[in-house]
Amino acid sequence: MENCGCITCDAATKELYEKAKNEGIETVWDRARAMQPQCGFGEMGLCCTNCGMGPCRIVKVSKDGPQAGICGATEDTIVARNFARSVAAGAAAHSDHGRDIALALYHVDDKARIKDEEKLFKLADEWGITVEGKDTVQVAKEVAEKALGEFGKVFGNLLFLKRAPEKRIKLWEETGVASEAIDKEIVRVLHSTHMGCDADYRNIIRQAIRAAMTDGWGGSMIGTELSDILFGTPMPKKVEANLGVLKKEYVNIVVHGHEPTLSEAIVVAARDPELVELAKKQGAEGINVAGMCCTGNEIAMRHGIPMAGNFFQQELAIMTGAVEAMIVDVQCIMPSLATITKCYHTKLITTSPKAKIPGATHIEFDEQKSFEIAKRIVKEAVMNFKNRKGEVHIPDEKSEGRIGYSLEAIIKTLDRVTNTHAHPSGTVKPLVDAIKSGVLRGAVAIVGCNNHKQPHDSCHVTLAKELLKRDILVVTTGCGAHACVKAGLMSDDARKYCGKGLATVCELLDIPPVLHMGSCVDISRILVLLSEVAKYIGGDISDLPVAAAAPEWMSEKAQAIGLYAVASGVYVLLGVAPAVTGSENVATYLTKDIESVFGGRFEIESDPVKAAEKIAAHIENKRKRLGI
Ligand code: SF4
Ligand code: WCC
Ligand code: FE2
Repeated sequence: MENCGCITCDAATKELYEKAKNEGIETVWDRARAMQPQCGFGEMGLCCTNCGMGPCRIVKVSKDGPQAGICGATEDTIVARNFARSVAAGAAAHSDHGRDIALALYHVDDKARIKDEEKLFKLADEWGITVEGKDTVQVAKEVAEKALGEFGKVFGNLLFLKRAPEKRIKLWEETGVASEAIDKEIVRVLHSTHMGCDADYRNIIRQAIRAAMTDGWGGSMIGTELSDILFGTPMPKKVEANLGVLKKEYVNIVVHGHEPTLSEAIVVAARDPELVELAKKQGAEGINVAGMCCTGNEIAMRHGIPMAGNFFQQELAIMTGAVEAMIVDVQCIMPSLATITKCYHTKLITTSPKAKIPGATHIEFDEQKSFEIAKRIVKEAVMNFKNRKGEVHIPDEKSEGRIGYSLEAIIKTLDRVTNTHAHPSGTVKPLVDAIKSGVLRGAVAIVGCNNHKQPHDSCHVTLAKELLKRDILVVTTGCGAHACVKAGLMSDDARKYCGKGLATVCELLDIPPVLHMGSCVDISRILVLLSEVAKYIGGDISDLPVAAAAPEWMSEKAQAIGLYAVASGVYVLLGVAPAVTGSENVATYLTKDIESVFGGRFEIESDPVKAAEKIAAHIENKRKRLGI
């Protein structure tokens, strides 16, 4: 890709970044610049602070410097330990999110609060919970209890591992990565990477994989499934995206973070006639809720709530001067928001006991009093409307797309074709047929964050376009999904970027070429889809002409995702190198040798055009091996 030197390919972001510069307000890009050069030891994963004798760092540039830590830990040990701890932290974040959703389901006392009863009973059946003679609330309680058991049960493997193809389950058992209870695996990483414990980098990575698996096949999957049960399984719908969704005359509330329990309640509260009336009394035309990051994905997928933007747009949203409140819960919330809100009237409201920010107003969310608290929060926003200072500056930029492609929605979409050919409905057959015939070459998941090491959104979008023209279907989640919808890739018009085969598939199925599958925890939907396709062809996930890419990743959660995807047999391309380059052994293991064990591996490539070439080559290779 030609590097134009821009910080972003998103027009709204460019506009507000200029505004920030003119007003002397510091953003993520300014702080990244001030941070240069970044610490080489940290960048390579060669700094250890795991005990009080440290910090220790290994000098790679000359043999005169230390070649081992004070305890004798080698570069392999130190790099592997740091990587494993990041993975464990990522898995912890996603899993704890899953736990909160399970607790929310556990406390449901009214059937009306369960939006997908069919899914609830299906899961009860999958988990061997008898439903005869029990009412919905009782079944929900038992399903929630079973889910909560996944975190701390004393014996047995993760229940959702059984969703994988048989060959994969066997491989996990043989290689010692079939995870047990979620909390146990995460604690084990912390224990085995403690000073003076595991020093064998391969074994450290094996334990990291066990922890990563508790994310994708554990906490994340629990989060997705139970959120669908509670709030409804997403179905296709239209949505508007980018900062242009904020409305000058309205009370604007931006919900940012991750857990749908909070955002769902805010969406309901913002429609409360009493509060809408109050907003009008304050001189506003009404209340406008928009979502950011994964919270944005969750409420957009289920309710069509506009998507305000992704990770690198959170500071900019406040700079519009039009946001009455930014309501946050957990993960990916920049502490800088507290500083920036001081220059505007925006109220930053934290809601989770796990994530308080000095300078913010804290109104603790409690699932059992959700509506009451949500109303209180919305009222804070409404009453703040009159405090707007100076000019409001909302960029015009917004685009429209179709989102809401849960696994159920995809199967339903495919049924349109199956039914016309008198085939059994409810299967992935049409998808497999399209891939087998070569009309579709394969599919790629583009996921993950924004990172100043890459131009904002530009890598997501360029990579997606490069894949579409090669007849490769793209599915996406997280901040990658925001990037794609903003760039118009979820509209029918995006068919113009597709090769002939993909364009025909999109037309036939009436789908956009880039499918929004949800938030980061919803990557679990992709795991189930891959498993279904692999089972259908009687093979394994590693046989499929598919790949994953995180071209702008930054979070520890992304490292956990990458590792469980690799262990599930997927080729994972990272646009930013993780901090493992300090050990040739660890880097080679993760990017090469691990493939012979799990059939998946990491690839590092920062250029999205070259990344697409590498992914396409991988896909063609898999096709050849399948004989298609
Ligand atoms: Fe140094 Fe070893 Fe302690 Fe790490 S564990 S800080 S390498 S002495
Ligand atoms: Ni998921 Fe990455 Fe966005 Fe946060 S919201 S920034 S982890 S992709
Ligand atoms: Fe996320």
